[in-house]
Amino acid sequence: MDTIKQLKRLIECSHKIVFFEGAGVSTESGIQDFRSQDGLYRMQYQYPPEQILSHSFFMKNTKAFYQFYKEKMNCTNASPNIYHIYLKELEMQGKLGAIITQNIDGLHDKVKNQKVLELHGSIYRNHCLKCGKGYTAEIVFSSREEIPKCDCGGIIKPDVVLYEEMLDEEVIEQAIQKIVEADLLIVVGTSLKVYPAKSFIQYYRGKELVMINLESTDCDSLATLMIHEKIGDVLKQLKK
Ligand code: CNA
Repeated sequence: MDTIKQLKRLIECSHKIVFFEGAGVSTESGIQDFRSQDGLYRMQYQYPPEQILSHSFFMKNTKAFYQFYKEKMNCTNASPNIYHIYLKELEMQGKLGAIITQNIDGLHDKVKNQKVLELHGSIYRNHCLKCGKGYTAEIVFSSREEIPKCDCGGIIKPDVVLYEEMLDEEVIEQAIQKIVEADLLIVVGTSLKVYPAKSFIQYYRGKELVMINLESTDCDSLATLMIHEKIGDVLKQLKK
């Protein structure tokens, strides 16, 4: 049986499917990932992107952080693609356990997916470090200030989890619980290089583990079904 037929059969037989996803599911919406050939990490900046996107860099070099963030991380104009829409269809069929995402682009919200757990936060939430007041992404990205500031004068920080920062405990617990309960885990569009997200896979108790990723990863051997293709192409074939 070919891989697409196998995937179709697995999805048909499952009722609590959990998708564990990374930046690769949004590249077909025009958002660059980190580690692909044309990903953000291959580009030349004054500082490496890993450093810019760290907590200490944000605190010490807020202006340079925002220069990069506004130029490279603004995906407010991006639209959901076939993947985000397909997951909404699965949700409506009652087959979706959860979407556990490392993405910060909010694309699932744009198709009103309800079961999303955002491990790394979202560009759509921002708050003042001094008084806690919330701000929209539009305000942050359109700010003419080099560093977006609150009415109270405090610095606004995006609610995205930067390197050196802790993930939200509650979200972690919910994500692990959903993986424990899943009858099918589909890992898609992630290089699985980032901890602790990567370690979540070990909580899965199901028999079949599907991985869909353009390039191979260090964890390919964990998959019982491995597909090295673009997620958009996989779903087009699946829906035929
Ligand atoms: P990554 O390390 O950049 O890996 C992405 C993976 O996706 C790569 O292995 C690619 O081969 C694969 N890939 C790219 N396009 C496709 C496609 N069309 N179909 C299938 N596979 C594809 O990104 P990870 O998510 O693993 O790393 C975690 C980081 C990236 C998190 O901290 C995110 O916040 C961060 N990030 C998020 C976004 C976003 O929100 N869209 C964008 C860029 C980075």
